Amino acid sequence: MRAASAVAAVVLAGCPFEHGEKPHDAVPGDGDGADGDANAPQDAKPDVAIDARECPAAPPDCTLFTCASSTSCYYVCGDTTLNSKKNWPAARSACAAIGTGACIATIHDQAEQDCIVQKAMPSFPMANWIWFGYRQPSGTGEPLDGWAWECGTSTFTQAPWGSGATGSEPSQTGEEDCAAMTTGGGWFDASCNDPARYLCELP
Ligand SMILES: [Ca+2]
Ligand SMILES: [Ca+2]
Repeated sequence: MRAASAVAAVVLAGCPFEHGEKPHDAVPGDGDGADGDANAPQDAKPDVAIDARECPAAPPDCTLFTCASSTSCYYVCGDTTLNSKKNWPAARSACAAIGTGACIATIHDQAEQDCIVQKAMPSFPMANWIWFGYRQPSGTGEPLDGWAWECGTSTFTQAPWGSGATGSEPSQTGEEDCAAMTTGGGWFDASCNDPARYLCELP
């Protein structure tokens, strides 16, 4: 082991400008910035990462997260102890209330889907599944036709969706026109009136 005094000596030897004195600029106007050269770099401070997105703070019953594959801010909301789970229409409204263009989430690709599963951890049963922005208008063929994204545009879907309590999904067990995500990321259709956790996205 090296002695502490030896380490200190090495540090001092490597620091020629003690006591706060500034280095003398040997060549004025050479652009090294030491005496305010006109052609010195204007931004000598460390840059804040230009790809860092400042996301608005999450509402009290939501948790903010981001995904490496997306520039969006995500908010997974709904908590049993706060009694803040919502049915699908109320979830859509709560997402919009976050403001500045937030909406119930649209999934664009598998990377985003995987991130959501990892960060929001949807699970079954109803207490923990997560509503997102995929729904089936009334009057379309059951159970497969007409599914569309509520916000923005995306061609992403799951085929098959996954397996839920009733087996193959979407199942239209009763009247099921809203899509939720469950354990491992499988999608299933459920009654839009069911209260559940929900996912908002600020593009
Ligand atoms: Ca349906
Ligand atoms: Ca179903």
